[in-house]
Amino acid sequence: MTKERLRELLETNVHELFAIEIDEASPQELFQALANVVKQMYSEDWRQTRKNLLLEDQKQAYYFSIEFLPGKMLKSNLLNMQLFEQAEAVFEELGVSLDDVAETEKDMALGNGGLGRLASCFMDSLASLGLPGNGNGIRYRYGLFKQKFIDGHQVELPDDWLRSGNVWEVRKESKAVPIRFGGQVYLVTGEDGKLAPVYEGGFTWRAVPYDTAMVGYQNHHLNTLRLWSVEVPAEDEAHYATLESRQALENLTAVLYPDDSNETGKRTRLMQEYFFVSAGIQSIVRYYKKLNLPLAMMSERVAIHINDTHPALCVPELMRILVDEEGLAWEKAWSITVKVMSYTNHTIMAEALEKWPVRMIEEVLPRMDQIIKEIDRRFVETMQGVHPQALLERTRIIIDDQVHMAHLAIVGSHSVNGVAKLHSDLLKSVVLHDFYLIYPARFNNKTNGIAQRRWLQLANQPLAKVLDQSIGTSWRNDPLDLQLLKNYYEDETVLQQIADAKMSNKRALARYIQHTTGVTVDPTAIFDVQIKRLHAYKRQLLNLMHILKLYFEVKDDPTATFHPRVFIFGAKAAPSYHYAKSIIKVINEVANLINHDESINDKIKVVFLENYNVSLAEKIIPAADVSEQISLASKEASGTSNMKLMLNGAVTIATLDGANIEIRDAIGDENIAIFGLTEEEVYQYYAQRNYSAYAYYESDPVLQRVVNAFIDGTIPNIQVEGREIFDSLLKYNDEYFLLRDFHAYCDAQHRVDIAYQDTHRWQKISLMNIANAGKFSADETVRNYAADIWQIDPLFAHIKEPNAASLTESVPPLGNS
Ligand code: 26V
Repeated sequence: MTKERLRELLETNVHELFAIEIDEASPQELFQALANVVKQMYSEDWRQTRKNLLLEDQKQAYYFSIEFLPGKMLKSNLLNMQLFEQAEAVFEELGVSLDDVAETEKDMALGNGGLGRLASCFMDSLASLGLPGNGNGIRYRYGLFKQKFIDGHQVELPDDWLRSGNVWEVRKESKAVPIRFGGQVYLVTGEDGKLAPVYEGGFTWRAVPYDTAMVGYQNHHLNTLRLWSVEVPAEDEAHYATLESRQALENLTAVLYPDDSNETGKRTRLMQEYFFVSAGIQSIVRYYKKLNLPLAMMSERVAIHINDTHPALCVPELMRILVDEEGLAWEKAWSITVKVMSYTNHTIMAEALEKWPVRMIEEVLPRMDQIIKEIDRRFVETMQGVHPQALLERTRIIIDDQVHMAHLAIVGSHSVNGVAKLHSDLLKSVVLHDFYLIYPARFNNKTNGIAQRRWLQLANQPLAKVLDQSIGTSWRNDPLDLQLLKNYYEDETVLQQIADAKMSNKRALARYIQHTTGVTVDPTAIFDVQIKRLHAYKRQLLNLMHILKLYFEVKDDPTATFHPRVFIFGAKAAPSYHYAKSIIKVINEVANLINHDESINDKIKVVFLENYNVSLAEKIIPAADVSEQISLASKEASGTSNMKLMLNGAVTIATLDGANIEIRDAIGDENIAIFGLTEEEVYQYYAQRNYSAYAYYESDPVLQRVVNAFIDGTIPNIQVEGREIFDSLLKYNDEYFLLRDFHAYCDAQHRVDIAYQDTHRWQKISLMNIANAGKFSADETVRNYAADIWQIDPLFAHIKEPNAASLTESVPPLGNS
């Protein structure tokens, strides 16, 4: 595709869509037009991929996730279709930048954080590896709330992302399926002597799929992300004549629950879970039946992945379809189900483990209720005598009238994995230890990874160019080739070029900060970044306590010698998470205090950027010098911003938690600042119950001054918030050991400061971080899922020669201009 041809296509689209000339088009209109061109160009490949999949009859994976967080898609699609440079050139002719055009796309923010973003990174890798793997989820009418700060407080606004349409999606009316809720179910013996369910009452809504192409990286392979939206069943329009009844229905897929915690007890959430699970499974079974294979062979063609417990109803729903609709015997259906299903756990926080009252499932999903009870009964029956009764009482699915969704997912899957080595080990030894005793072979680890294309090639073009010029372009296909950068460890020119790329990214972020917050920051200061959801266990408060310590240092001695620092935060708090919101308020007030204190002489700046999301992450990460990964050891399952920041040359300050440990192992102790309690030490405190936050406070004047600052008027304009924080630390004995880790943290910060002041040393550390980040590519992670769990191969992998593309009817007209 030449630049000229792309321009022609763009013009045609501008004419057709808006009836204006191309040079009259706004960036928003140019986005619409270009996205249309892109869509037209991949539609042939998309169709062909589906056709080949059916023809080749290969096994496919279906990733069920209640969240997907792709962010913007234009640039990623352009890159993957080899249109990026041409698009840049066309816009240059038109006097706009591709960035300005791309910026007008609304983020697709159908997720809360790590879990949803991981799902999207996996979608990108599945397609880029040519693997047959599709996503299945919910098309929320409103994405994750938009965050504003008013007087330092978080305020939530709706994210009306579909208002001006979504160019990427295709509504598939003909693939709609019915979803049944409520009523009663009786089992009656049919003529064939088998028990069959008879439904009474209840209601049936319609699930309509919207498909989005997941474009592979320069390989003509496109998978599908299928998101379901609720609609009134066509034959039932009359029943939904009133506004109220229509509203009740539309509510089902209206909002993403904004808590990255569990939503136990919320009926609509339970209905959402069943809605996308049932719709997805129905559509998979329908597809499978087209293959004309016996149901017993299903696991040779279908792998279903349960991403955290929200889609755990996949287990009883597939059982329902196999037993009730396809007439299979329970045992046969069960054997198929377990072979098809696999499950990933994403958190060890006990509060986050999902449970539903049996009463609610009975009422909302009566057939699921019966099937879950039968799965539970058979589990106990089969294991009786094999394992101690007490163990079975702890592992059974229904305990104290609650359905434990993790138990359901584990019992119904052949594979259970955690998302980093430490996390997977803790699942085996602590959190899911009882299940490990029963099913040791099911447990495995799959360390998370990130989409290196989005987080380096697209987000950090200055660095990407330096890499191309030094190590060549092979890293773009194979991130492990970033290792080649180690050859330049002593190369002053390359080290300087990397530093220059960082500086230009910092300048761009400084402009953004100025523009959005009015705060002026100096790009020669250290940009110290903590970006992630606001949770007590992630310890944003520890970061703030160190900031206060530095503030007092400069106040006491204006000649303090540390290098100037800009502390940058990005974080949303769940609207109902009162404590997290208090921390936001206090950070904002500390920012106000320090940024306006002239005696600080710009040595410290604190910036809390509003509305942290994928697009903002793409601006912050390339500009970061320091990456804050300071969760209490054992609490962060993996983390993925740690990987993104490392890939962009930031130096990590970290506890030995989640994937930080593997990052340390990859880059060596000398290239990361590790501090704090280890997981063993944390568990020791739990066992001995001998932690006293007060003892630390009492014996340490520095700590006292910092902690007192929350209540002694040092920080203006906080009232209850400061007291809450103070009490959490002292009255409630500091659940996440901030006081215990405070000095170790300050010490690590000091080491970072010293390292930064030695420019050459810093540049080398930064280089080593980039060079060793290839290991954390989602391509690698997905390859492992494909080989060990899903047993899927790339499309055409079984055919070595000739080139797979030549087997398709016509070579798709993409990419090769
Ligand atoms: C929920 C809750 C709710 C109660 C309070 C504590 C807490 C902690 C975490 C969660 C989130 C559960 C699901 C989740 O988003 N997990 C994240 O998954 C990422 C991808 O695997 C992983 O990198 C993060 O470490 C993990 O927190």
